[in-house]
Amino acid sequence: MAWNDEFECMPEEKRKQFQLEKLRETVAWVNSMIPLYKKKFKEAGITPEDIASVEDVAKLPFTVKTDLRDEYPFGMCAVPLQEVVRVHASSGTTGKPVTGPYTAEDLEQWTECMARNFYAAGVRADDVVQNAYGHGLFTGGLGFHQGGSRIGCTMVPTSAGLTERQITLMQDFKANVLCCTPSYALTIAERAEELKVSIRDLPLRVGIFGAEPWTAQMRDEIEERMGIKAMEAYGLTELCGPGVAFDCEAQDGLHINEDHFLAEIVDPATLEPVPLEEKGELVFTAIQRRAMPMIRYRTKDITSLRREKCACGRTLIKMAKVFGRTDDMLIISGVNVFPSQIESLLLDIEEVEPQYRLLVRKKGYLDQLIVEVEGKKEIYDAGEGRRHEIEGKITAHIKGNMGISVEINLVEPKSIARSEGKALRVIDERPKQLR
Ligand code: DLL
Repeated sequence: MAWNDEFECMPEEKRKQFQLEKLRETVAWVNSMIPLYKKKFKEAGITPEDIASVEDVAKLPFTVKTDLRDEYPFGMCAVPLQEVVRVHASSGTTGKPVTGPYTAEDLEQWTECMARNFYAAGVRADDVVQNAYGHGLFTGGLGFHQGGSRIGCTMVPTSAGLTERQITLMQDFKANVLCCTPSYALTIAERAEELKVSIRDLPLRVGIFGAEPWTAQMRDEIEERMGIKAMEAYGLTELCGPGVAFDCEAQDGLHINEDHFLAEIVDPATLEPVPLEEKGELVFTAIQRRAMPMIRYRTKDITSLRREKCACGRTLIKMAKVFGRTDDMLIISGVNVFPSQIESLLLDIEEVEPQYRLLVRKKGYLDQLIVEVEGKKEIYDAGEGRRHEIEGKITAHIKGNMGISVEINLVEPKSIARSEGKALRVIDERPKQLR
């Protein structure tokens, strides 16, 4: 049924016992090996012996990205470097990158988590997998490579970029599975259309997409354009990379590998726990890692958790599709706005392409949101009158649903830069001190 029935379908009570044992081990381990945690535990007045239940995780202090940056590169590493067999890193658009060291055992566990992801997406040993995630310091390429290899698939490590070659190889090698970011999947779909290659008629059956926010509407769009099932992967460098949570055939929330990662949702303002099914910031404790275990890491990702009997038989808790990141939230005329809300409304409009950018500017004291979206070719070419009509339609749709006024700019098809990895969708032009 699952890749690892024992752990993926384990009864909740039994899993809790397992989690408690691993949590206690981890807390004792980081307390003895990492000075920052020792200091934080001391300040919070907590000792490893205070952890008597899984819920006691809430007594532990949080870890944030700046902790990792301050400890760059290996201050958060709990083993001597001789035991580290791999280091990944996140690109870190601002400041220093975050490093992710792994012991051989950590790599093994990561591979297991990724094999679960592939298997749940319906991928099996006889599949040919085109892996178009960037291979290198980014965790996507190698993480997917390991998971697919574990299942026994034929892995094709194309890495990201050289889109025409991706399409040729996809045809020549008869790939059944494509792994990349959702925005790159769209780029590939579009280039194939330009080259008059029908991806729908190729053997491609499944995509495993992740590493950036994307709405359910975007998923439907990719499924339709490529004629595939678009499945999902979620994860972050700080915890291993992809393999933290994954889609099953129900495509209705991502199962979290709870035997490895304890999930909580907190209110990002008060840091108080938020009940199941309510939105807040996702916090993880990695309870099986050796080189870089994480205690209550604040991901900045906004989502909710849900416990339910899933049709797939897995008992692993589910997280909803990521709604956005706390640091991507915009405040427009006093309303909190996440780019995903705009994306889903834009995709309701049939006259536009799923290619957009959000520009944030200051107009006097107010923040102004300008949405640039590509019109479909026939709409754009039909002239200014038609373009204004569609701009008006989108403005009204957004106002009607979110109550905010945004400026819509219908731009020429193919004028917005295409993504090969994580798409850059929000361009904040406000002076840094006014954001
Ligand atoms: O993006 C790991 C990954 C690679 C995940 C390949 C999935 C597939 P980072 O570069 O450290 O790691 O970025 C982590 O990306 O905190 C989220 O904000 C975002 N993210 C990752 N997966 C998803 C997803 C990799 N499925 C950050 N949906 C995370 C929405 C995602 N956001």
